[in-house]
Amino acid sequence: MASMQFPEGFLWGAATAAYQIEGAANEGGRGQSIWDTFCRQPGRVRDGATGEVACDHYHRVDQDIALMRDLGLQAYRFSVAWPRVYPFGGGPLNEEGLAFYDRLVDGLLDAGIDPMMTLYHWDLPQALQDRGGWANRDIVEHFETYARTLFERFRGRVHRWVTLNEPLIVSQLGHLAGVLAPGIRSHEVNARVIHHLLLAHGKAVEMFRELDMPGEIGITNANTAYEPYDESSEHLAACELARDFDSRLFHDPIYGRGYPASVHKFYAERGAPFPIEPGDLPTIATPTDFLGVNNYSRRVVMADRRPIGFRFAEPTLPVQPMGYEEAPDSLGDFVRWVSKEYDSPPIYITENGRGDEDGTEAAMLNDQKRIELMRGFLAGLHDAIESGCDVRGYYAWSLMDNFEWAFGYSKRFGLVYTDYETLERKPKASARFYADVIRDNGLTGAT
Ligand code: BGP
Repeated sequence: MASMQFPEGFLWGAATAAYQIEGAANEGGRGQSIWDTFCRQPGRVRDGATGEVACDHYHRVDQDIALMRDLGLQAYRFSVAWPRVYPFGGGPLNEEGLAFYDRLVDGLLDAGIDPMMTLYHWDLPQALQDRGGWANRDIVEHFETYARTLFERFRGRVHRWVTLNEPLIVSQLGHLAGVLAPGIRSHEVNARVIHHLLLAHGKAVEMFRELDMPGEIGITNANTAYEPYDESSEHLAACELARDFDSRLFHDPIYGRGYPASVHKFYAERGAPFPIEPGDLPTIATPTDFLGVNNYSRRVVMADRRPIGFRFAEPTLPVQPMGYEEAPDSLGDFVRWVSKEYDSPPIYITENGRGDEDGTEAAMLNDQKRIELMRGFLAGLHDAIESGCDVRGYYAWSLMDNFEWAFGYSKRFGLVYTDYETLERKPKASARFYADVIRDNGLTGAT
């Protein structure tokens, strides 16, 4: 393989999320989140795991920043725990919670690492869930208050902001399949959740402009690269339908196209129309500065009469412990598709990586499969950039092994190994590989 240089100024980072790493769930004035509740419900999370301690990042923040510096990271994407800042969702502000993020952001800036702040990565204050959560339109106002607090506090220190992480997963897995918090299964609730997530995003972007905030704001969506089973018209149409229900659902409204007609019809037919009020769609379409792309794999799509009109073909590539295919081309393919579909928005890859099934420490540290897959992902991304896609940075998921939601601690996504007994961090082979990528601004010398 020839050397693959990324554009000058390309930003190399890693990503985490508050509930997955912070721990200190009952400290510093933090309120309860829907994940604390979900973890306490028997059978919800593998092995009854919780994020109560997680990686104990809350107490080890300085050490973790030093670790990032040692890896040569240029950027770090993290999320703020809403219940640390507003323990009851609305109501009194918890200064101690904000002070934790001051320490994190200032530490990153001192280390020359660019902070990217995600406002919402799934840990909704339980007090808001008790009032209907994302299904209740009042949440939008609470989110605005929360966003304003963070904008004003971190103005000029944080330059890259993400409103929401993967609203698709919040809705689909949290409110339809019910396998993530808050564990609801309802089309009616889900339609409301989808709309209020998008509206909260739009209101935050509007506010960012009103406050004349320096820096950039965008949203991070979850994406699968869809491929038709073959080029026949029925499978091609099924593939488009899959894209409607996944990617287009959270991209079309943001890029001013409203909801995909097929999805709109699906919910309306189930007596659960999107609760759109006058002015909502223009708010949702307030222009953003970048698109955050998360991608882990692909799916091959086939036509199917029931119930939506498509289904997924059996995997033909090796299957990862997470259950999806080892598909190195998926990242570049998705970036090409989304760039074409939405007129080449500036993109940051806000997550991409691989999860290992937990095993011996020695096996986890020698993570050759992760390296191999990352190499493939990055080669595909490089091709997409060469073909004109405007990709500005890449944040590997994840900086360190952490609480993988309903999988508990059974899956390890880190570049750095977390010993959950001692909480010691140990860089894996992939961390060294990635440090070289950063140093060389690309892939060099590999065969
Ligand atoms: C994303 C989440 C991350 C992380 C990651 C793991 O959906 O934003 O928080 O958990 O997934 O990968 P997977 O998509 O396999 O769950």
